[in-house]
Amino acid sequence: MRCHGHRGGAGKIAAMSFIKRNRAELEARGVDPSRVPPGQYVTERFPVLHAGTVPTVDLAAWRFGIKGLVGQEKEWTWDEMTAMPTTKLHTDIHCVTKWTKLDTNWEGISVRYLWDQLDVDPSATHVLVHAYHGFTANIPIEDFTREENIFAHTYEGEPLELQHGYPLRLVMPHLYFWKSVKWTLGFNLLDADEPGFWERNGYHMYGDPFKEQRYWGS
Ligand SMILES: Nc1nc2c(c(=O)[nH]1)N[C@H]1C(S)=C(S)[C@@H](COP(=O)(O)O)O[C@H]1N2
Ligand SMILES: [Mo]
Repeated sequence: MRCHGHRGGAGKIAAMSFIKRNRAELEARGVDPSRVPPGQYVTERFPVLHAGTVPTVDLAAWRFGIKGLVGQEKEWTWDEMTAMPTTKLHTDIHCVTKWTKLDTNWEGISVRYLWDQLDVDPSATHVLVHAYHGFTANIPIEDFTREENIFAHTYEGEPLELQHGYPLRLVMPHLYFWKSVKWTLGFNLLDADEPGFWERNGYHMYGDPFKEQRYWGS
């Protein structure tokens, strides 16, 4: 990964920006560079990013709740949640702090599967996904209900690690990863957009990585 080399074309490569060098390395490995959004670099690591502390989770007391503009509010226990059918998701993820991780593998409950059990009021336009410590993220319904999105309990065949959102996190790969709420406890259906935690702190209301919608005003 590090290019301090002076062999072959390495001098030329070293003169490129870090991002360009990262792209050149990907192309050399046969990875389509168009998978990587502008301004992002690819890492093999799995960085951990969140505000505040990792919560203490008690699965016996854990509930996943759906509130707001639904005919009937729902609440599922951990046993009920994990009895639901699961879906796999193979995807690239893009963090607003500029790292991209390719080819991650997740498994969990499809957002669509949950959605189909709800009697959603036609006035609903957005969801606010919430988590331990009052963390939230706002998402338009048509983005939230995309077919690939899951509430994941498994990463690379193993239960989620605590710092990556155990026991359950959203994985919604088409927007920046801050929308993929860790330690999720459910969502509220709203008839208007309302900023979540990072959105109140300067992040873009929508967050499309391919349009570089990182912060306010971008
Ligand atoms: N509950 C919660 N979820 C969160 C965050 C957070 O602060 N709290 N940060 C987000 C951000 S900014 C990113 S990039 C991803 C990071 O996920 P990871 O730590 O598993 O890489 O989690 C997102 N989900
Ligand atoms: Mo992030």
